[in-house]
Amino acid sequence: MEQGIPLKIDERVTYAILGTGSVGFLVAKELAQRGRMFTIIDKNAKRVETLRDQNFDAHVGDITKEEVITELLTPDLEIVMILSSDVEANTKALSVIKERKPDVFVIVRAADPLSKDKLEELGADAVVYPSALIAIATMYDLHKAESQRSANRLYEILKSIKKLGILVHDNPDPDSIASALALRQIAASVDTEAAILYHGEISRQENRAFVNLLNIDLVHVDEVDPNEYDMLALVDTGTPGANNPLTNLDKVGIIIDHHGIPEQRVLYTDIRDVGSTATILTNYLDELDIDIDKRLATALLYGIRIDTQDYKKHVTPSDLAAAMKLMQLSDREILNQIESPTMSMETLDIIGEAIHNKHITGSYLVSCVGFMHNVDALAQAADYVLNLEGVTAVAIFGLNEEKIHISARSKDIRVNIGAIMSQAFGDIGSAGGHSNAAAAQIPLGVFTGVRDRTTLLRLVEEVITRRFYSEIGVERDE
Ligand SMILES: [Mn+2]
Repeated sequence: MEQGIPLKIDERVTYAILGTGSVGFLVAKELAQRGRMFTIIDKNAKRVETLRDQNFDAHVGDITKEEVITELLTPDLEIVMILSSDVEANTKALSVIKERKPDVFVIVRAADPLSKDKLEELGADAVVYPSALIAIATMYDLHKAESQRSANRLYEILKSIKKLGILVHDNPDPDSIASALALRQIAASVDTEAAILYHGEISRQENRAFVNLLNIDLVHVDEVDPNEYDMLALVDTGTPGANNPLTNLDKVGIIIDHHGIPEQRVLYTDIRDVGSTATILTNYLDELDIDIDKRLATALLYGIRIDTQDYKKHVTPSDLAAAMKLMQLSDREILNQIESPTMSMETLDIIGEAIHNKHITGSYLVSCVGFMHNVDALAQAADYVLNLEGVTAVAIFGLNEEKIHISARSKDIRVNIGAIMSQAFGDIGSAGGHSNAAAAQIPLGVFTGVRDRTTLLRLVEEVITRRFYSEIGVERDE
């Protein structure tokens, strides 16, 4: 041993840092702050002395020497961090440790991707190298800067207008409504008045419970004149006519969505690849330092949960970070109440009709539920029949006085149901959606001249079924 400080490792030590320098020193400081017990070995006696002065358990030793490693490998040792800037020394130390005690977890500092590969071959459990870490940190800061800049830009735009109309997608779901509520809150912070506009119906039980329990005021687009707004914002929808009643983007100055790529951009377009629009809005509120009250937090959290199917699908780290923040601010009692609504008789009837009238070809199910009022019950029926054994894609449809409504689902990854729906029905109505869930509405005007309801129903059933099957690529079984 060198320089009088004997290398005698405490038997209870479970962590060790080999080679300090600036990196090892920072790690040691972090570990100490977390109350971990660890030992440090470095060949530089002066450095060891400084470390000991700061109450670290440091020892002088050359980590390339077998006897030093032997002394280090006490039975309790679990994790070794080899952090010297000398990659050759690190490599030597790693191979001795892995030879003597393969189950010790070893983190090694490399110089570049090449030495990383070599260290991994020698059994390193984790390899770090400075350039990769700097790149990650830079991307993190870049992301943060982008997010800050877009929030600020949105803020400036809202400040420049007096009255904003926030349009959610047709038959709005919790994600779109919660996002609209958040955008209205941001508008309010600059004294801009905003109304949440919707088209279609809010008929799904949970969605109605969501709006009622959180006391969210929405206005049907038919009840307002779009000209009374200085600007329209689209949330959770971005393309005119696809799941919204717009025919163009003329009045639209803001699009915030998490689906796909925008076909057209407007003054402010923010489309991110995350699990929900509520996640994006939560980021804005965060960046702009705007208070999130209990109601808004509950709404946003529920929106994220529904769109990510309880954090199981399409979920990104941003969604989880937003959810974690909202969790502390939300109202659990209300969340429970939203989630356990009772099923209405009509929904039950429609599910019954969907099962009774089903046609199955291969694994594709089509069913007409006849005349109905509750459009959202269709979506519930589609969800329900998709669970039937052997069924991988479904289209459930029904009629009201003006339109044919179709709700479709797919759990077959080869069947992009959104694309199928727009190809099958886009030419005679509005259609679109995601790869696993989609909808279409076709005006009954297409069938003018048909007077009695029975004939109309038969005709509609024939046309919809044929178009759907032919687009999905099967001949209908008669
Ligand atoms: Mn959404």
